Amino acid sequence: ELAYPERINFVAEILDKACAQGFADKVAIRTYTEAWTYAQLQEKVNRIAHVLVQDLGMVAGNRVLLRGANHPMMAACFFAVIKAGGIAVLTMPLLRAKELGVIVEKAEITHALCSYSLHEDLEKTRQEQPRLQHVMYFCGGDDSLETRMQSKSVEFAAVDTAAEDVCLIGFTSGTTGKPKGTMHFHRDVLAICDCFPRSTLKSAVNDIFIGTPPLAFTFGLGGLLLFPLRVGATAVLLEKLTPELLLKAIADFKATICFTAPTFYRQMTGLVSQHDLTSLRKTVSAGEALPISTREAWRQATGLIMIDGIGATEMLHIFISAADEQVRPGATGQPIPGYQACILDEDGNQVSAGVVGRLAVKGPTGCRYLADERQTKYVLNGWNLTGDAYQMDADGYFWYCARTDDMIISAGYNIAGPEVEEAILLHPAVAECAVVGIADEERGQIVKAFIVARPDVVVDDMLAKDIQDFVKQSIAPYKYPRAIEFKTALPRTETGKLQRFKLRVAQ
Ligand code: 3SK
Repeated sequence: ELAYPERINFVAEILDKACAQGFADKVAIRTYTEAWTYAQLQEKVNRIAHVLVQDLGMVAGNRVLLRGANHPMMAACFFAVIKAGGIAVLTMPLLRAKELGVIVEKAEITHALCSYSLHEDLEKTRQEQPRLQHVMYFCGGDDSLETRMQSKSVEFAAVDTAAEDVCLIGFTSGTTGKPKGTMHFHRDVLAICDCFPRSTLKSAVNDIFIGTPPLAFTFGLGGLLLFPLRVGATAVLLEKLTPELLLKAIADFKATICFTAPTFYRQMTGLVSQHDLTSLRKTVSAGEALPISTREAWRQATGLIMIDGIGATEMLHIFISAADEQVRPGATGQPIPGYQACILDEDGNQVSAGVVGRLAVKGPTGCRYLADERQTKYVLNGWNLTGDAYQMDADGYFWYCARTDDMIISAGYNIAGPEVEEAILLHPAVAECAVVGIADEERGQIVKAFIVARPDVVVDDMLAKDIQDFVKQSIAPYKYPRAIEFKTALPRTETGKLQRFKLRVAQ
């Protein structure tokens, strides 16, 4: 049972407490060129908080857009905004001016701290959005945040906030095309740090966390920043990682815990033998369903049993998972301690074990959409409805079937797109694939696969036919992809999630 005081500022609870409790001289955040101790991080956070209040006129409750790649200054800005009583709105680095404008308007953002490398789009947004009045750049530019920070005091007392004050607005990544703002309290941030990392990851002070998800994606924010700092461990923050560079960085930093998405693990498996990964203890996969073939290839390449997890921006982090001997390959896992999950039918009634329905979850974090009429559709009697079709087995393990909008109904058969993808991915010529339903006069819908072939593979009708036959041999033949289109890349969000809706609308 998690219990937090009624008044709490999570930055004081995590960062100031770590400094007071003996971690001041320990390295909190590392890159290839920098190593900030907890005390240095705290000092920078305090100075930035003063800039926000004194130079940018920020007051408690103001919403502050944060924009930059995974970098210690992004982390410091995030903590500073919240320590000063503001609400942080982290945005994906690749968002363009128009997309930023939607967020600025929706979240009523008045302030921004932004990496100078991303200034062009922000300046365009600013011209369109007069409410965004106070902007300062870090890591470059004139009159930068770093220059302003120099003259500021290293002391800053955290603003006294309620545990149930909003401190963070996360925007969903847009797999369905319409990002939604989700609001989270100070206590929610503490709860995610005290659930998954303790029960499933079992992270500790000597851990070194590394990975790819952007801090603007709550998977990355938790896994690469909050979880390490909550236990006095070290966070490695790196930009522009490729599978090769991540493997190199794991060896260079002797990382013990890695967070990334299934596609990245899949791409890393073939390269593992060229790197020393002996430091690695735990690898966490989330953001998308983990195909069994990827789990198995990773185990064979590294000897590590992947920790799969399902999370959601609405819930802030992972709520179903399993580790070590609890893992059942193919199942995501069980609700992590603190959370409950069940499967609901179309009318909102719980269904029995083995029946596919909509996944619902309840726990210390939960869905609070920012000014969105969809709130009542997604939260029913305290249960948060995710957009995932799952089934629960008799032992309480949850098995992913599809995103609810990825179920294909063809000639009366219910076909889960990801199951077909998994079968296709086992074909040796296939690097990546996405399966969607497309309209068909005779069958209502048919299964169509978009496939990226491995390099040096000849892409032709023979290969398509070979893949179709291959799939028919491993899953029920009615599920095989009746249409196949080869592509050089698949549309993905910045967090690596497939945007199947883009493939659907292109038909
Ligand atoms: O969206 C997700 O899949 C996710 C996974 C883990 C943690 C957080 C999130 C948002």
